[in-house]
Amino acid sequence: MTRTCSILGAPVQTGASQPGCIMGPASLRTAGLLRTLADLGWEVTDLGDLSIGAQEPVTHANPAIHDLAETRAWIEALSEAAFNAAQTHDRPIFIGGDHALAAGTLSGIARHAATQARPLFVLWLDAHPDLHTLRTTTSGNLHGTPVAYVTGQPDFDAFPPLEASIDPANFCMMGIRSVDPAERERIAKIGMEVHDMRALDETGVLAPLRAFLARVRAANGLLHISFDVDFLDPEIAPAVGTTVPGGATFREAHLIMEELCDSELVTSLDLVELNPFLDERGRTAKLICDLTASLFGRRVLDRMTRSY
Ligand code: B3U
Ligand code: MN
Ligand code: MN
Repeated sequence: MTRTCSILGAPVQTGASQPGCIMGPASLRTAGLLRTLADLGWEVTDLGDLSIGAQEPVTHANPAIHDLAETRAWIEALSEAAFNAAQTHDRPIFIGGDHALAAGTLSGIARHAATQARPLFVLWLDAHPDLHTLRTTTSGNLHGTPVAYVTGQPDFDAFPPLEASIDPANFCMMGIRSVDPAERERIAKIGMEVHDMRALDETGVLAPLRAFLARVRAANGLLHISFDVDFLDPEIAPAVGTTVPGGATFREAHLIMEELCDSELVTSLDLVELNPFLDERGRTAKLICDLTASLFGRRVLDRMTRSY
């Protein structure tokens, strides 16, 4: 049986501090993302790139916040588009664009999950927890807010009303190594499962990943992967505006993707924060394509049995 996936480009860059993510979808397409998936046997529908119209500027009580009207419009448009994509394809892939887009994709997917009467789980692969509210962000970069928004935290009156929120207990974060004080407080308050780099150094990536996947399976959940390029170590993935040293290695990242593929639990994916303006001869874009290929079934050798 052919499995279907769709690709939607979201050239959002208003959530980041520097321009460049607008070129993310074009770079991933140029690196061959669609062909790679088709070669793995997926029937790929290209939904093109989403766009928003011109917006009237909006101000906010927090003066640090910039580009609020545009980012809000992106979230609204993406929420609707993600809902529709999830209703019609086995696996929608959203290619960014900065991480503010996850406020839209996750709210749309959460609404889709509600129509299926299934809980939505999220694996958040990122150097950052993106847990600021509109009140606590000090950078004003709204790509630092999507997790707080979709889990229904307060102070998001200026974002679109959230139709379906996601239980913070259904999140698993990995790769975290840059946390602001307000985010630290929120993690403790809402009890989010966060595996920072120290924890991954101690346990490796497989043990916590398998424990999380077992939870998803037991709950018959949908599973969304939100992959921020800065999850990876900047030595292998330089094309990102907010590099933080000490990220996931090439081998850790592929292992996570292969394990996710074997689990057959993944139902949607964000690929975010690729800034091709900062790339070196397309190497980060190519790496993201190869990691996506591992998630969608590329393997070195077939396995008869699991090795554990
Ligand atoms: N927490 C910081 C840094 C940051 C968050 N997400 C990214 N950077 N990519 C902030 O600006 O909110
Ligand atoms: Mn992020
Ligand atoms: Mn990040």
